[in-house]
Amino acid sequence: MSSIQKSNSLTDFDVVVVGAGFSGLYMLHRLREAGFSTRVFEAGDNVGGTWYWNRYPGARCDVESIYYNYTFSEDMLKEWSWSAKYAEQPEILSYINYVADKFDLRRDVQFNTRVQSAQFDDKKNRWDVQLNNGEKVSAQYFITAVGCLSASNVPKFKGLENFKGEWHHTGHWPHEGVDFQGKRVGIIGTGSSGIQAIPVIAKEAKHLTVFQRTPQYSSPARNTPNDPEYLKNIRKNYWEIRTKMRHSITGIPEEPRNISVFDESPEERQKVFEEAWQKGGLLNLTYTYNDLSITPEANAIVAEFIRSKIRETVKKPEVAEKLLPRFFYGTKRTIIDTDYFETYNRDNVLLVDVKEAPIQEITATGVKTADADYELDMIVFATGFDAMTGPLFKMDIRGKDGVSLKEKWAGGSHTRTYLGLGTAGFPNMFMLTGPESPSVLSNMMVSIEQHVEWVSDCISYMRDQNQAVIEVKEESENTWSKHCRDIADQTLFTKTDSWYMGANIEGKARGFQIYLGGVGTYRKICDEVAEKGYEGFILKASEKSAVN
Ligand code: NA7
Repeated sequence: MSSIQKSNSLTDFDVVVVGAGFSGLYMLHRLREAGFSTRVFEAGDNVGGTWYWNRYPGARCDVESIYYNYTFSEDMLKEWSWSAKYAEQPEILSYINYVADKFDLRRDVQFNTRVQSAQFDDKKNRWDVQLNNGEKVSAQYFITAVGCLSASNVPKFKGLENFKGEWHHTGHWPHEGVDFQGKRVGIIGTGSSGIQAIPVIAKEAKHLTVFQRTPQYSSPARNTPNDPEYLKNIRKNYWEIRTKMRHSITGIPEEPRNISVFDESPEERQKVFEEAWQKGGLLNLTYTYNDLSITPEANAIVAEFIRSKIRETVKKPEVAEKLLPRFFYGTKRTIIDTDYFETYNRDNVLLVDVKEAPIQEITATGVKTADADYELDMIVFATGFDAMTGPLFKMDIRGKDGVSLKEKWAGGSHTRTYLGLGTAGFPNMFMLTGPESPSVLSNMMVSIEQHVEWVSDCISYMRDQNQAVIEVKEESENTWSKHCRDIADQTLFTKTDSWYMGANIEGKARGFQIYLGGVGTYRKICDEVAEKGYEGFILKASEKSAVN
């Protein structure tokens, strides 16, 4: 029996949405409320997106749970209580399921179904969408809600097919869980996923070998259970908090202190950094001074502070030395952890520097590096994702004249969008939290709600004005893309190899693809575009209304 679900008989929709994570589900809800027939296609067998796939041990959100939820329904804010400051993956997945139930969303989601291709038909002004169950559907609008980190990357290590033990990627973790007891486990990768998983696996496994290519900055999350009084207070002030989030820089209602690191004495800085370290949290260190992400000399000061903490925590100096990061702090994804560096003090944990002695191959019995063989029963790949463009390129998306998105963007090196929402030559297509929007450098929930609301308002406007086609003007995307790059070039982000730059994928061209101007500014720009009748887009009436 095929696991691919057959749809009901409807094949023509107003809107097709790809993905049933946070963005796809809210998109469905908004469009349905506005009276559009909408069908969501989802590869998984249930809702959740990122939180459906990333079930690895220790997976949790690093944005505080009270800020990492929908804000469009007051009922939900009252009904749902987060148990801890940083929610774990199972709790977030329960939340998404609760939302899907509450709004009866599943009836318009077709699970176990991938969109293979989508082609714009410029005679009919509709998208033809091909599914992996052989079916075809058609829609006036095509919306990608595929996330930025859904195309997992297992590097092409020689010999992986020979490995006799189990192996798993953190982003495709088995639903039934993985038993580490009594096993010699190897983990490759020390990004956010690796750093969350390592302390948990180390406690369970017989032995853990960490294969580290780039040491990372990480600071303590200091996770705690949420006090009911605290939650009561948050609920009381939620509308004010929500406004702050929506007009902030990152979607978290905090701002950097408006002071340069050079305006305070070394003793004062030490005190400020120490307080941030003790408090914990994703942006606490970054927000101590306003020039840490911009000026190399300022960044060097906070970087050295974190290195001193690593030296203090890790007992063996030769291990601590290997764990010291040297790139600009904050230019790879900022990481917060629970007992990450402490884990290297355990007797059953070994750190292997694979920059010094690279992995040469995976053998039947483990990992072979340039200077040793490591015997393993299991390998965990915490090796990240083909980010931003990867999830879009997994589908063959073709706009006018059959031009593919992959060709247009030259495999990712020439990303061009207007507001990150659309791209010229691809009419009636919208991307949610895609390249050149604030996306992964913001609180995703704030960015998702803003994109979904903007897109559903736009589609309603099109209907109300009898417009059939909306397409980005080429000059609008050229200006926007340049604007994104210009902002990024004023920061240190572009000075480091990271997945933000596409540098983690072999052969992928480098380019910074995120809008760094802040979610508040971005919202204002998008709102102004809408207020001016979707300035920067070309709108065309349907032929029927055009002759009237
Ligand atoms: P990341 O942040 O991309 O981390 C991947 C890690 O895997 C990182 O340490 C990489 O080292 C390492 N890696 C990748 N390829 C290799 C090879 N070939 N050999 C050795 N090591 C390798 O992915 P995560 O899943 O941790 O996090 C992704 C995002 O999810 C995160 O930023 C949050 O936004 C949520 P490198 O640094 O490239 O040298």
